[in-house]
Amino acid sequence: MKRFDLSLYLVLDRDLCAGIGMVETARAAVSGGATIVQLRDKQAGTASLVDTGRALKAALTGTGALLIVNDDVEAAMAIGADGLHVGQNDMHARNARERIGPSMILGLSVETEELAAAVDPAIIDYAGIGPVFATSTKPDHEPPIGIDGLATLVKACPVPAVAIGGLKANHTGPVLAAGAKGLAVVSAICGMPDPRQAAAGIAEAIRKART
Ligand code: TZP
Ligand code: MG
Repeated sequence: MKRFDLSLYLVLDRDLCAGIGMVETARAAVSGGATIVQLRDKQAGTASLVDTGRALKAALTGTGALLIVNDDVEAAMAIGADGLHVGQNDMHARNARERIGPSMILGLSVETEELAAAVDPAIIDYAGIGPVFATSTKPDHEPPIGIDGLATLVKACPVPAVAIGGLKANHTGPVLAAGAKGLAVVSAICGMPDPRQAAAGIAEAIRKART
């Protein structure tokens, strides 16, 4: 049985992390309570992703946090990552699963109710549902679904979901009430003056919302 905790899922952004870098941002966020770190760098080639990913893996060793690589199956495997995340326009999920084998975690981005209902739980371990709100972090994002849309898509989706898109600590209650297992964030942590504290604030909001 694969075990993973979607509570506070940090998606890294090279530009937003430019100050201290992606590895130090991830280290700080995990010490503040991030449970998963996704290496997402659409500009980077495989070799560069592997370099960063290996450094991330070393930084996360012993913390309990998992490392997921976005979109590059070759990099994910070379790094020895815990998982791979693909979007609807990336490699097909079935193909990705064949490449990574049965034990690695596989996540899929889902933007509509139809796509949520089409998720195959034999292939996909979790869904990233969104964008909940409009965000400048991903300029080409699909139309925002809002909290009501999130609840609809979570209900339609046969695997655990993490919400993404414009999420900050104050959205924690509504996001969890909509049925998502956690929050995926970029700008709420990356580039913040104190990423550890930023993560801790969201982690604390999650604890409160669950009690
Ligand atoms: N996918 C959908 S929205 C998004 C991604 C990668 C970006 C979310 O960034 P932020 O800064 O948390 O709004
Ligand atoms: Mg988000």
